[in-house]
Amino acid sequence: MLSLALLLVSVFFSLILCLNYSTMGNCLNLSSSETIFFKKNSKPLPIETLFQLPSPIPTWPPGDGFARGNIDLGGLQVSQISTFTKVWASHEGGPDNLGATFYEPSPLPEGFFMLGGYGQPNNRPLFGWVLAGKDVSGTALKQPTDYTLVWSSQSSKIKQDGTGYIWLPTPPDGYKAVGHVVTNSPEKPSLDKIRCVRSDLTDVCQTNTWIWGLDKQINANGFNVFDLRPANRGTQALGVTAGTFLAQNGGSSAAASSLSCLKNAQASLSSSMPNLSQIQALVQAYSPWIYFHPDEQFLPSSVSWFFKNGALLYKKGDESHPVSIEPTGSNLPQGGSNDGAYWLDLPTDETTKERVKKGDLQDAGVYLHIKPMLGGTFTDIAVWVFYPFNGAARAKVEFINVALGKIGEHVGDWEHVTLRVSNFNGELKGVYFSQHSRGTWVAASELEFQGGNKPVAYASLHGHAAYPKAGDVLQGNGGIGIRNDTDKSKMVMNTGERFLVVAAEHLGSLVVEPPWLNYTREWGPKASYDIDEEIKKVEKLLPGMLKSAFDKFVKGLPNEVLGEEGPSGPKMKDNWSGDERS
Ligand SMILES: *[C@@H]1O[C@H](CO)[C@@H](O)[C@H](O)[C@H]1NC(C)=O
Ligand SMILES: *[C@@H]1O[C@H](CO)[C@@H](O)[C@H](O)[C@H]1NC(C)=O
Ligand SMILES: *[C@@H]1O[C@H](CO)[C@@H](O)[C@H](O)[C@H]1NC(C)=O
Ligand SMILES: *[C@@H]1O[C@H](CO)[C@@H](O)[C@H](O)[C@H]1NC(C)=O
Ligand SMILES: *[C@@H]1O[C@H](CO)[C@@H](O)[C@H](O)[C@H]1NC(C)=O
Ligand SMILES: CC(=O)N[C@H]1CO[C@H](CO)[C@@H](O)[C@@H]1O
Repeated sequence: MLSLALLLVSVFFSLILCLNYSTMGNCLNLSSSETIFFKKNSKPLPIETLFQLPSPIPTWPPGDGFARGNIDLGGLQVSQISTFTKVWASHEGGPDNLGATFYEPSPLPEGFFMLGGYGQPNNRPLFGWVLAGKDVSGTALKQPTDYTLVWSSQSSKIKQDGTGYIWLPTPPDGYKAVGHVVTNSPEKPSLDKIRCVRSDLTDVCQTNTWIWGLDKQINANGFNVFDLRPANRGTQALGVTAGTFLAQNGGSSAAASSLSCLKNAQASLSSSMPNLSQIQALVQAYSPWIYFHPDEQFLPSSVSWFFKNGALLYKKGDESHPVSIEPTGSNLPQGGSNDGAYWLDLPTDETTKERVKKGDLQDAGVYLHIKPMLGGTFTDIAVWVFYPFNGAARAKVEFINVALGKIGEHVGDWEHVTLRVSNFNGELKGVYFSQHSRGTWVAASELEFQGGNKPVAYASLHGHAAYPKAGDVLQGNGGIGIRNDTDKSKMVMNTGERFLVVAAEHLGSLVVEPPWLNYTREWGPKASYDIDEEIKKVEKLLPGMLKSAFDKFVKGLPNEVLGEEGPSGPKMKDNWSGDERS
């Protein structure tokens, strides 16, 4: 309690706000944050740099339709253009209040037409693409009949380069507009500037991330620009992202339907997917490094190591006769729903149990699921990692770190990151970091790379949630949250060294799913501790005024953190056949 009092005092007398007085690592250093702010104004905008992957994209082994430059969506050939001519830029508003820049794709390959312009916030290096289209059926594309002005910057007092005008093409009957035209003069663009797409080659779109607005935050009643993605996404969904943006003036619902996404109307979504030799090459090029925290005690293992080292299968009603599991999981029940009839658990012998909980990094590998995404224009490579044990959660209450007793502990923890690769050229465009029931997409331009084009991922201490950066992340608000600490250590997994493709539905019988993948019940038992008891233990250590806030916070944690439910396998999680949740 003495050190606690010391902490309270230090907060009142120092400008350096510390979460843990003995390590300066958790301090908010006000003088250094001012320095960062000062430097920002003199630096060129991030978007003035063109991002490229650290190493050239390798030459892919021969295959069928993968990395051919163009994809035929069924009478409409599309090409992914990432070279641009700048049209107009704002210098304020939008993400980080740094403005946004708008471009036209240029140059276009012979016979291709613009379907819409590209826009990006200025707060990151230029890294994007839009699709351009070539009519190979004679009726796939048509010129618009007119344009309407959606918005112009003429009357805005924002810092900008010239004046910007954003136009919506008026499509002819039976056609849809896929993107906007941006100009820097008030005259309507020429009708030859852009093409509209035949309706049956389009799909319903929704807004995705915020590109720009007049304010620092999204103002729902103001003017905003978003990028677009198909409303229905998944391994079977046909919608294709065109890479275009939507400009919305005021309210949202009506305008959202003014632009469409594209649709892959071909018989098969797999024609532009990589074959097995190309998948191997993609893994060699982009396999992530996964770093574990220096204090991590619960490392990954292979699934067969877990089984061979004493994991047990329990059956409801027959709890006293658990059985050991074959290395491939061949004696696990297959299919069915997660009905609680079976579960896995650690070996019963205490010494073996403690050893198995720690995993075996040397033996651990990753399990890959290869899936077509966005109408077969991308390959998602989900990289799954198995941990025999997930350690207790740790929370921060105001400036105090607290271990949450047994809360959060569970047996059998499945985590993943997902690589998203363009099927036009095999370039890595982004990585999804799964943080339990949600996660975030990070553009390749924002990733940390190590050894060529291999992205770095950090597994948080005990909870193993995946993050793109080292540091402490706090989930929660009002000063109370779950800590997800990440850092580099000697414990690192080079996932390209030991991987197994466990599922690639588009390759049919070439990839045989291991029996453990088809085990749909839980990989660990339900929590065996009393949450109220654990909360009481922690509250004894907290000052009175924080007790009730802490109680409320813990009770609001998702089931997965509270450990009330056993954890499920990759096929049962969000999202095996769908898009990642973001
Ligand atoms: C705070 O930042 C200043 C300026 O960057 C630096 O000189 C100082 O060492 C920092 N203090 C701590 C405790 O990190
Ligand atoms: C991939 O496709 C190419 C060209 O069709 C073929 O030569 C190669 O054997 C294929 N690789 C695999 C593993 O199927
Ligand atoms: C998974 O198990 C179910 C139920 O036994 C079965 O119908 C299905 O074919 C299995 N899938 C695979 C990939 O083995
Ligand atoms: C503060 O940091 C030190 C050194 O890392 C550590 O030993 C101590 O447990 C930490 N205190 C709290 C309350 O987390
Ligand atoms: C998972 O993907 C499927 C198919 O796209 C979708 O229907 C479902 O809503 C998704 N689930 C979550 C939680 O995002
Ligand atoms: C912001 C974030 O990802 N927070 C995660 C921290 O860890 C808990 C439990 O491990 C997750 O539930 C949160 O999503």
